[in-house]
Amino acid sequence: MKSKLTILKLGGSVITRKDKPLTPNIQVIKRLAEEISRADFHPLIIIHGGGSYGHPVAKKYRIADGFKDGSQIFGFSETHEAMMRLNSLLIRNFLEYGLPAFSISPSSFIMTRKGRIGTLNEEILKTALEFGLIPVLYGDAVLDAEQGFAILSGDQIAAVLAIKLDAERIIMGIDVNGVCDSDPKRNPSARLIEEISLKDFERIMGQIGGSQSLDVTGGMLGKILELKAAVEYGVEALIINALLPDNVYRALKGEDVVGTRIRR
Ligand code: IP8
Repeated sequence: MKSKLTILKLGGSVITRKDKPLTPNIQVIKRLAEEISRADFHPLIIIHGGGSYGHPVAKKYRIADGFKDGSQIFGFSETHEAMMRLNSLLIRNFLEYGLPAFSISPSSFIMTRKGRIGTLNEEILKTALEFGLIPVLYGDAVLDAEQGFAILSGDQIAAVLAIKLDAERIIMGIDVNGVCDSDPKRNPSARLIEEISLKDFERIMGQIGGSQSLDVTGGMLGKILELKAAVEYGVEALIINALLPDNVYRALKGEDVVGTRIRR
């Protein structure tokens, strides 16, 4: 029987101001904390993206390219620290709303190989969930068995954990209404794709461009590509606009929300 585990990914463009380095979107963070608390959903894992914390620093030091020279080492630490700062801000707000949020650094239990998750100790997460904690993870700068280090996106973590922990669904809260037939930020007449099944995947991927923002991990296309394996496994993915009040609450409760549903 499937567990009822839900993995909620909060995009960096939702919880930070992507155009201003190291700037959180406090109002949105508080609203989301309240919605998640009100939904009272367990078991739940929350993963957040880098936004204007991780991405500009990772880009500055070319962390996603792996180790090239010693000048990047400081940047690797700095990228991780920027993410920890954003994570602790979230945790503080989650606690304020009564959520038993528990920070777990991906770099402390995951190593990648050429940027893809290699070793991952899921016991920590399983035990935390058994205690009723809500693990809060994030896209991180991680050590890599081939290339020294890498940037591991929250999207990759969400998809891999969904398979390893046999999750029922992944909810991705982003800053647009879902997957559209063209970039909704550039094209106001972009149409929302409400349902995607595995057989539509290739065609739809051809329509979606990379995101315009400073993402070192691939924007919307990267997101869909990461989700594919989890969907193949049987996890349902729902991509929604987390900037719209009550969307995350409704999604957690299993109520109807405008967005893109991806199913096998
Ligand atoms: O925003 C990337 O995570 P994402 C995190 O989920 C860093 O792609 C460190 C840039």
